[in-house]
Amino acid sequence: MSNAYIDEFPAEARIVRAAFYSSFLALALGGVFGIIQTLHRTDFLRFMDSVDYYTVLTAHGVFLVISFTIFFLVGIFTWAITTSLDRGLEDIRFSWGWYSLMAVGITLTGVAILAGFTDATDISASVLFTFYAPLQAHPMFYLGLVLFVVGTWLAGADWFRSWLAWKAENPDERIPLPTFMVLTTMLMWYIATLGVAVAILAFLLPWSLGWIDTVNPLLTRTLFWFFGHPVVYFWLMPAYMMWYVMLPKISGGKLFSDPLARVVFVLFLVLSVPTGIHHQYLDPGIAEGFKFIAMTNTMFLLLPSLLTAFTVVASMEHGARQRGGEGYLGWLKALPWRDPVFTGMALAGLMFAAAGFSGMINAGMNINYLVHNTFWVVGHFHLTVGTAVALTFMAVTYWFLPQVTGRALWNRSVALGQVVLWFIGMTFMSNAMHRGGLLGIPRRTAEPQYEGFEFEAAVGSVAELDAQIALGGVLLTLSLVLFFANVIGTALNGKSDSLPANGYAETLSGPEDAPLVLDNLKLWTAIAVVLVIFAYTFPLLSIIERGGLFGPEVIPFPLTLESVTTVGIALETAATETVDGATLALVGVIR
Ligand code: HAS
Ligand code: CU
Repeated sequence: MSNAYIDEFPAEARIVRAAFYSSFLALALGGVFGIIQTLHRTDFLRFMDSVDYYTVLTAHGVFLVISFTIFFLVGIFTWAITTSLDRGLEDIRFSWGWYSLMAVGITLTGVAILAGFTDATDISASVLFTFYAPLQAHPMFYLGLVLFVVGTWLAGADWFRSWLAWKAENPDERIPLPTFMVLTTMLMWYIATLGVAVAILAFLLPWSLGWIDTVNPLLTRTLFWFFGHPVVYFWLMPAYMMWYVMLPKISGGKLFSDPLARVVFVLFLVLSVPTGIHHQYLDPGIAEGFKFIAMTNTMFLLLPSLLTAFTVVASMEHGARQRGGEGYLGWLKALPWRDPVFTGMALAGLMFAAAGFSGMINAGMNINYLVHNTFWVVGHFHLTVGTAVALTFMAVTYWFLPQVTGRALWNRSVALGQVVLWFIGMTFMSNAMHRGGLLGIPRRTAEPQYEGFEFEAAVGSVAELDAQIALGGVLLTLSLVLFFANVIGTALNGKSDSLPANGYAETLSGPEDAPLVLDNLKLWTAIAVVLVIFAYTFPLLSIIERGGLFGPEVIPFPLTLESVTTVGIALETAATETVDGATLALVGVIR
């Protein structure tokens, strides 16, 4: 008798499955837009007109970083809560409620974006996934996002409810580690999404509906980044959860330290939000001192990832030694490299080590001047969300699919090839993007050139970088095709009665070694809120004082080919040395 997840929790397995399939649909769409845009930008194959570039870029960004990641993580969080508390969700209709809200929301947002391709309606939302003013979308885009985010809030409420019910029955027990990780992540998410909720509900949506004429772009932008930085940990923390609770076991060993894992998640809760201004180092209108505080907090925020690198690698080493591995580095050979779940996660981790370094460079106020608004940043986030997170999610899918469908995985060798191909493709693509960025190639442009300035002359060979990016993009697309072959092949497989058991890693040092205070969620939430108040009150007040709550007169920005160069400047103002009056007005520092 197998005890796969679907056998223990059939109703919950349906929710997890629905979340996964929604996430894969978004991945497929996002992937298609990805390859169109890579080949366009690198000038290899042009399927679209440059006029549509921002619509493609918005679709690529929103489908991948909002729908793919978040649908997937609500799936694994549901699994983590039910499995670690060993109880079903309290009311499955409520759970279908939040899932439906998320699905309806993202459909509205997606339709608003895709409508931009046709002139049949006047609906469009080519505002990129960083959808701050002066770019303006159709109200449907914002409304969809609101529903989607409210859906995630209710999902969190669902999981908290399970935990409270469990706690009433087990008053003296420590919070199981996976549940602890879900709850801390959600607390962080509640604080973070306040920023985007205010930005949309108070400003962007009324502005788009025509209820108010103007907004203060710097204000909405700051509120966006209040959410826009911590959202990256909303993607990362579920991936980390899998590195902590699954990777050690698959490596053949145990998790090195449960207490250290708790410390990591507490640090993320406390420090993720008061750092958002590190995306605005080049924004005129925010005083240097506030930027310095954000930088300091960001540097502290490296700590949970460095602790993770230590704990997870130590756990892998423990596993490898259990399997007979020896020597300083020789143990690496004893790891289960033929297992796609392991190899995918390990390669995701390796890439994240590199991503951490590019993140540290981004985070330095002075070095940021060199890389901001260049292709470097695009390289950075394809390593982080595009590999550390996406590759982990794809790798664990190979473990989850049999658990939630009751069917054996279609093909393990294809799965192994898929994760390796992703790693190779991303190595080509993001390395070239980082190098291109250092040479000054801008991001967010269909035609990566400034008028009157030829990169070829300055750089030597843009062609070589372009070739690597295009090659990387093609390999990534092939990798996605293999991924979907496995998802579909598995769904079509017959039911299996010999599924691996559900469960996760044991620990070398368990929760009993963790100080009780670590489980005091109220305390950590209170500290997180205080830090946010410290980091944001004065910058926000000064932005409002100088630019007005609803800002100066700003004309909504139409995205046309003619405005392409200006948009680059408008979005990232001071990336150029000359900040002219018009640009300043756009970021709202002129009254
Ligand atoms: Fe970032 C821009 C700073 C992490 C995503 N980031 C972005 C953007 C995105 C993004 C999407 O300070 C662009 C937004 C836009 O469109 O404008 N980022 C950081 C820092 C970190 C960081 C300091 N970013 C992430 C993560 C993301 C993400 C995670 C998504 C999931 N980022 C910035 C800054 C900018 C920025 C500035 C603005 C740039 C600009 O000018 O516009 C840190 O959290 C990184 C810490 C990571 C480490 C690495 C630890 C290593 C580990 C690996 C262990 C190895 C294993 C494998 C397990 C210190 C944990 C072992 C394998 C064996 C075989 C042994
Ligand atoms: Cu950030």
